[in-house]
Amino acid sequence: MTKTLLILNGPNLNLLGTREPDVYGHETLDDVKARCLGLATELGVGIDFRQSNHEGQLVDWVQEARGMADGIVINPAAYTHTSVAILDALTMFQGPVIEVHISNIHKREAFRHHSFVSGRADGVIAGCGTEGYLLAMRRLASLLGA
Ligand code: CA2
Repeated sequence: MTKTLLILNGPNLNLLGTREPDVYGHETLDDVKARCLGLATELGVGIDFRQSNHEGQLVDWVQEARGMADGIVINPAAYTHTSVAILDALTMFQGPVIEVHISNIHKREAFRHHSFVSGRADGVIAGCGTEGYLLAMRRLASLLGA
């Protein structure tokens, strides 16, 4: 059966491509979505690509994933460094989870070095730019045998 990947994006990522291109590049989130859709066709998986600025919405979507997704790619953005709620929701999801950061959070301010989500993630990709989303999808497809 076709595997479905849920790709979640946290706060302010809707503004990707409009500021700090030296850190985050020039692509918009719609550009990233288009590239993910292209790779999904190549891998033979389905994707559901979403963004929210609200922690509770992200928690609701992770909970929903238990019924509809086989794996999760998540860039929790600033919630990476603060959210036990997202960590707890991910812990209740049974499939593989890959955490993605466009920038290398370990090369940046000290407060970005700790990730709550990494305590649950099966893999973490940081500093590979928006290509990190594609690498994460390939890893999930491989883990899921897609
Ligand atoms: O490197 C990443 O992907 C981050 O998750 C991005 C978050 C930041 O808080 C994390 O520490 C690392 C920030 C997302 C802000 O998104 C924008 C990017 C460019 C322009 C506007 C917003």
